[in-house]
Amino acid sequence: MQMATPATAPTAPIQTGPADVTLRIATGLIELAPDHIVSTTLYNGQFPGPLLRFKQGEPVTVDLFNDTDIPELVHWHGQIIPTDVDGSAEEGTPYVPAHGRRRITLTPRPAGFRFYHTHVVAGSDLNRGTYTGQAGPVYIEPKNDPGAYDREIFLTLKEFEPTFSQGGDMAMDFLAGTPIPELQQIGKKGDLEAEVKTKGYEVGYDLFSINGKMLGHGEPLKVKQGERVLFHVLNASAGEIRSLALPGHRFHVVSLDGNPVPNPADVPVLWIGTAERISAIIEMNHPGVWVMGDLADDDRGHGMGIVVEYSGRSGKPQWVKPKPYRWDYTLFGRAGTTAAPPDETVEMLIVKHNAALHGFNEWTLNGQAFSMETMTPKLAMHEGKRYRFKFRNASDDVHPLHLHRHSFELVRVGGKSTAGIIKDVVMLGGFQEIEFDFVADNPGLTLFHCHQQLHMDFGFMQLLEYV
Ligand SMILES: [Cu+2]
Repeated sequence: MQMATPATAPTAPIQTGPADVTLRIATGLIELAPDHIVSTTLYNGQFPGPLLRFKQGEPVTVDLFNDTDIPELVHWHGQIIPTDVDGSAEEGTPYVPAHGRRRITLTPRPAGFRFYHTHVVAGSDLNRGTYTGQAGPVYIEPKNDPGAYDREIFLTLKEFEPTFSQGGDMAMDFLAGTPIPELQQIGKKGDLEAEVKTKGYEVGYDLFSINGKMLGHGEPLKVKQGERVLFHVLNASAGEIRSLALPGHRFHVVSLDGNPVPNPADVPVLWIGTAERISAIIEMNHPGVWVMGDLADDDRGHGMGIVVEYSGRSGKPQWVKPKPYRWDYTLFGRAGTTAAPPDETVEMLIVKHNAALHGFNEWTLNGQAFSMETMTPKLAMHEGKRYRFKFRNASDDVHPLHLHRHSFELVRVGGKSTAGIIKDVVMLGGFQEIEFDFVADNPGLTLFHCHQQLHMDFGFMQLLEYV
């Protein structure tokens, strides 16, 4: 490898003998429902990929086999690990060759709910990248588990059968905060000055699933009255924002992206951006047979839900539409405090250029789209410094912003200050601003991007470089 890889996290020597975990990337079939069998790329022939349970700080060896015709990358989302195993070509991680294998060793950290997924470019090919079934949950066991629940259930939310369409606006009124007129003006000005007046392609889906089954086709979740169930919910979508409600019940949110929140709080609905994770306890105190599902009738009608069945109850699963609920991250933050001051603030203006790239929208950060050819722009960072990123969204889209190999702390969301919420993906609302801080404490190239596959593939990326 030409890439010098500065490894700060303890890297164990590559072991010989059998690996702790084997992931085999191959095309396979998944039965979402008896009449909806989908062919896609999977890990170990299943969707979601196997739940991997690691122990914080204990090295694991993973064999990655690639039985497909294209080089692949397995990204360990949310982990603070070196570039040679992170799973990002932009950072220099070697590919798992087509019909080849690669053995890696990583030391899982931090504790909590993470996941793994492919990190290749899909571009206009809906059979690649996160449009496929390459995603699975990871749970890194903490040293001490508070365990105030009776059992835990992992839910992976995922759409299948993607198609391109033109137009089709995403719901965006679910996030707290109000659009900023100045950003709306910048967006409008860009639209007026653009040569292309049509809107770019968007991706829609035919089939929706939880844990690889359409609503009504998997085993119901069987619960008992009085039980406290900890749900670990992963949005493994390629770009959709998901919601989830269970009629008559509330979610007690304890962790966001696997990190305990300073202020666990009850909410009637979860809103989960692409690649976000939410861990929430539901106290089962409303007996019946219910649909736990997405608020969007069409998506739920095409499978985005799962049946929750109390013991001794039977009948048709009931859905009750919840009242509109605005998702506000700051609810879970430390009230009355502000984050530590940064050493440096970096401002980034996000602009959409409608249909500018062969019909696809192009995305720029401070006027530049990321180039995979030149791997630029690169942003210089100094180890040990605390950086504040201020993003200004001059588009109407919600962007799930993701930082590799580091966690960040939310500082300001929807016009409100907060502290203590540690994440690796956060939704930025249309024409809104967001600020988060992170400490440059894991040297090596670090990728920042929007987790919408369609956005990251068409410019919405940036590399951070330790200098
Ligand atoms: Cu985006």
